[in-house]
Amino acid sequence: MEDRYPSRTGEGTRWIERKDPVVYGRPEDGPLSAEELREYEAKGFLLLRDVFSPEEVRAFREELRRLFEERAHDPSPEVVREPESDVVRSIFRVHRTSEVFRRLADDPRLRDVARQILGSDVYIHQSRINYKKGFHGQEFFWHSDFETWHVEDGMPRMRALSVSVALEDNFPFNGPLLLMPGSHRVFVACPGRTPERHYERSLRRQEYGVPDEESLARLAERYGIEAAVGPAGSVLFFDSNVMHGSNGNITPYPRSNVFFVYNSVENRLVAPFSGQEPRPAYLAER
Ligand code: 6CS
Ligand code: FE
Repeated sequence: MEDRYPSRTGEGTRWIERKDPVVYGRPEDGPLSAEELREYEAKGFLLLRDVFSPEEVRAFREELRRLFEERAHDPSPEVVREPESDVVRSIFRVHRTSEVFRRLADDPRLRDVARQILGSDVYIHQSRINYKKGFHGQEFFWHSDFETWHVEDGMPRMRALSVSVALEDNFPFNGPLLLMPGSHRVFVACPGRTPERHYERSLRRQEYGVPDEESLARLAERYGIEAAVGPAGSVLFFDSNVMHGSNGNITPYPRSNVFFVYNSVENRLVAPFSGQEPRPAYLAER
């Protein structure tokens, strides 16, 4: 298949204009209003408050804690640790291993929005819980998720989105997600070539698939940076290609959230554009 977004081909940084729509559906398809769709289209993300009640959030948080305790010493690759310690950072594939999160992935408050934005039926490409523990949680450097999913998983087009459900209050100071509004319109081809089995390291600390500092400075200059702050129960929908990252958490307040990536059924994965073996199903369901 033709590679519309070549990256990590050894040719260095290149800016490629987005060749795919951002919003595929219409306001009539609901649940988002025309105004909400416009905001998502312009910024590449949309934050909705009070989507889940305090009781629901409490139940999700309990499930997250339970999973983190249960799997603290689990050697499975689905359990990813902090770059410099054994503290658990992420657990992948929770929509398959937890009944609570399986149901959440199916909740119309998330799935119907994904359907509307992507203009088709959707399926879960990836899920995970992140627990950015107070004092211990480290940063995620700037990246576009699509860059990785395209190169390492063979996702052909930009027709996927992430949903992040906040299970704790996200303050400006406990490492909330930082996004560059509007950056989803440009694809930044990254330098270098992907090492074999890159994902074994990249989920702890990503070194390939990150733009060079000059591009990041230019992007920040052009688009600015916004922090996704809001109380527990808020939901952030964000485009697969928006530039984002987050700082470490030196406060006592954890920042935990659940992520689901919905992909359009019309955007099924093909062979990875790196030419390498596809990543395992816990990172990219086929
Ligand atoms: O490699 C991945 O698929 C992922 N990595 C990051 C840093 N964000 C999104 C996704 O979970
Ligand atoms: Fe990401």
